[in-house]
Amino acid sequence: MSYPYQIKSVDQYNAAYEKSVKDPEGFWGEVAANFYWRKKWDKVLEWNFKKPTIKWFGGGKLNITENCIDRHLDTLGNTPAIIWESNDPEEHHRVLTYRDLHAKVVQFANVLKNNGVKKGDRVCIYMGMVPELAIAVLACARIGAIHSVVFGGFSAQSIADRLQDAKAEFVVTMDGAFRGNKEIPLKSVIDDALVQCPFVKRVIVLTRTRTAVSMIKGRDVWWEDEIRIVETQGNPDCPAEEMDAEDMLFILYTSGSTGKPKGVVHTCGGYMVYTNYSFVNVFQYQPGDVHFCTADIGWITGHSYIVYGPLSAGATSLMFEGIPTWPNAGRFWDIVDKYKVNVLYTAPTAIRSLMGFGLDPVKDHKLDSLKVLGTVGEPINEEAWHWYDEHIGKKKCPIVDTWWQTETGGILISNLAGVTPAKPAHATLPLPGVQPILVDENGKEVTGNSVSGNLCIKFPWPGMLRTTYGDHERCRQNYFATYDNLYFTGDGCLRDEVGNYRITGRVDDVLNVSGHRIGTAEVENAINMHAGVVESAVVGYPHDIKGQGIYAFVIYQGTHGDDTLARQDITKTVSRIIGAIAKPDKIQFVSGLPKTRSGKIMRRILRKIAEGEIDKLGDTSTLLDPAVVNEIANGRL
Ligand code: 6R9
Repeated sequence: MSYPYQIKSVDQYNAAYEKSVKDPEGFWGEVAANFYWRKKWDKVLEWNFKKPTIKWFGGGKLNITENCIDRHLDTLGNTPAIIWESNDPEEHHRVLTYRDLHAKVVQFANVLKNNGVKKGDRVCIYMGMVPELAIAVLACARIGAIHSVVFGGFSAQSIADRLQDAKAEFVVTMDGAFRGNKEIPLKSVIDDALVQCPFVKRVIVLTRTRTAVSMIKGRDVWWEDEIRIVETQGNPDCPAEEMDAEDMLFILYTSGSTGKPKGVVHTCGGYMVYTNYSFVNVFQYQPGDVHFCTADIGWITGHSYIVYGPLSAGATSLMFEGIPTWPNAGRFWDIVDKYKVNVLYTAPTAIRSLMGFGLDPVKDHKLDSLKVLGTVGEPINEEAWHWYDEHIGKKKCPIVDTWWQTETGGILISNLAGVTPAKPAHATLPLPGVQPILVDENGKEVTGNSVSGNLCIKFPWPGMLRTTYGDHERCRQNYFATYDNLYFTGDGCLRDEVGNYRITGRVDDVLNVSGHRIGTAEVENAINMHAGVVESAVVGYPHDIKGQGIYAFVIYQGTHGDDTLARQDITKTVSRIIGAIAKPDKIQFVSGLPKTRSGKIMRRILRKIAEGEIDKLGDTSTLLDPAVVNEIANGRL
């Protein structure tokens, strides 16, 4: 494959950027011409940010799996598409060539069809990091079913909410997943979720941990049995469904500042073009490179840079089932040496946690295959950046600090590895085709350099979200109503003296805990469900490893003197309602919360207390009961 749209110098970057602004349709039309379309598009772009309506490559027909698999078969048939490293380093790894992947995806696509899945149906996938997860995702795309992958750390209640919102009648899961020294009982969590979801018709269960699970007659079937049925049917093919460029490809739920998580919708054509374009440019992909993205496919990073981006480029994507610290903190480095990984793409939280183990786990490793390092998910602090640069990249590997979101589909702001300059802790410059703008509170553009503001994007790019599933108004409200004619990211941002962007974190009530997005309102709702809780308020505070920790202020009735137990009860409730990732790090019992006269909780004050900046509480005179602030500050944990 060749990538004529790969930018190889600063001059080319500048020229591409200029073209993308002056003639966006020409620019993206040229990129999109490098894919396999059953029918070419009629119009590159139609858009309106007020409604919003965004249509890329309208009238174009394609199937993303023909671009991720079929078109590589002649040239890359024997090239590894997916290399899989098991949780247990002793268990043999697996390699799926593009030909193998084709066979497996086609087979499972036929399984889905045999089980009644049709184009447009929603399929919820709740699995651990095994190749079958990628296969299930691609099999859905093959037949035009809409996948909704739910991260294996979410609770039964979270799954039920997502199944109901998406009205998904099909689930693909496994008996259990291995993660470090733990076994996660996925099927049993699904069983709990399905008590609330009688509309689910079929659950396909892959065997992995071989733990006992309940299988309900007429509803639950084994993955392996279904494959055998397909084999006896003797039909080795499953032609790809022809999709409109704007047909839905998938839904992925993510947290916002209010209410329940929303289902971000991505569509076939634009998402394909954008994930591929950003993959090839940011990581400067070269044929033969082994790309190791350490994210879970349950998050957008895994969707875009384990599955769709690398595979559409014909790359070898490494999938890892386990965690960076098991059986020891050298696991990533073992994997890098074992498979001669060229690109390592991970999160600041992982880097910080590995830093904590010192250099011993790193020192017996060569790490000389590495060419490019990447980071994503949260702002990276300079200390972690330099450690990554020095001890992993040996000062020879450019680090790409990639800023983007579930909603953006792919990387929007990042240096291009070895092409445009890196700057520690700065995402640096927008990719050509991306037009960031900073605005002040009133939506007025902040121009010039050495400034800060709220980060918005003023022009569409192919990978952007199209709607939130089942509730278009919510999409408008959330992203397009804050500032007129702009997509609002929810992030605060600085622009340095030469125009580099540095994303400083969320300006809304969304926390970023270990790179995972969690809404404060969601956590409060979960805490409030606990019987003893009267009211609660949740804020973030700086945490050495997680980036942000969760600090909960709780008014509680009757701890009966045992605060520790009451805290454990609350934590358990949050795990049950959302999942372990949302457990508060600190729970402080208080007798009241700082409220304005109109009854609004003043989070600004709680945030300062949680951050330990008690002398910077600001004006508290508008509070209903200013005395409560002192009490809370004195009781700080
Ligand atoms: C891809 C992903 C999105 C939020 C985003 C921002 C934060 C992501 C970042 C970063 C600073 C980076 N974020 N990358 N902040 N520098 N390189 O993480 O998507 O889970 O939706 O989170 O993550 O706050 O708004 P998602």
